[in-house]
Amino acid sequence: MKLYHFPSPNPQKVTFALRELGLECEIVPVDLGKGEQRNPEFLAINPFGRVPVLVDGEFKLWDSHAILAYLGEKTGRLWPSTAAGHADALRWLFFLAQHISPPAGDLAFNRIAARILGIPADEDAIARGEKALPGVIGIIDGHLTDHKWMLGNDFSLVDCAYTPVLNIIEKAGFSYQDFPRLRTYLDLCRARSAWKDIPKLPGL
Ligand SMILES: N[C@@H](CCC(=O)N[C@@H](CS)C(=O)NCC(=O)O)C(=O)O
Repeated sequence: MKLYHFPSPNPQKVTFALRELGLECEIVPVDLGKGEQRNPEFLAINPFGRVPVLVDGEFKLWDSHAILAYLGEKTGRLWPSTAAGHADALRWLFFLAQHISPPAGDLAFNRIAARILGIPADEDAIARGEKALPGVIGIIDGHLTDHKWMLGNDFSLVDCAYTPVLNIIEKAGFSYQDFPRLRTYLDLCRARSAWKDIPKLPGL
């Protein structure tokens, strides 16, 4: 397998999962800082021009959550085996993609990426992110009242999806002070050796 990669949150979901699953994968760097995601060769693999992209033989797959589902189905590990379990995993992945990632992106892009790229931060986007996050983070905090991991007693690929996003939200200055269960959960996720091993940007 090959993974088109930059050490930012969406590709980190996949590198974290690959480490947890103990799968070998060639890493193909795509430097977002240099705009390599817009090179014609890369757009031929992913017309959306974003990482991660997984290539497994003839199969090319972009979108981090689709890749996690593929790895779960392919290996039968860290992934539910029942219809209800699949639906539960998809529910939390859709919730992350649709409701947590957009405000997380508003904060991360304007508080972290803008500084690295040397472009002005969009203060309206920061305010929008800060306003939207408490509601959705509160839902995860409530869910964790009686779940050790997102799907229950066992660590899963859904936790591989949540960790980089919750991590970048915190690095972008959002406080988890009012969300103690989420803070404990995030610490547990970040204490895993697979998370410690994956590529990260300095300080993130
Ligand atoms: N829904 C996609 C989003 C992928 C995405 O936004 N990736 C970012 C890096 S974390 C990217 O490639 N950004 C490049 C750009 O926007 O030009 C996924 O989950 O894979």
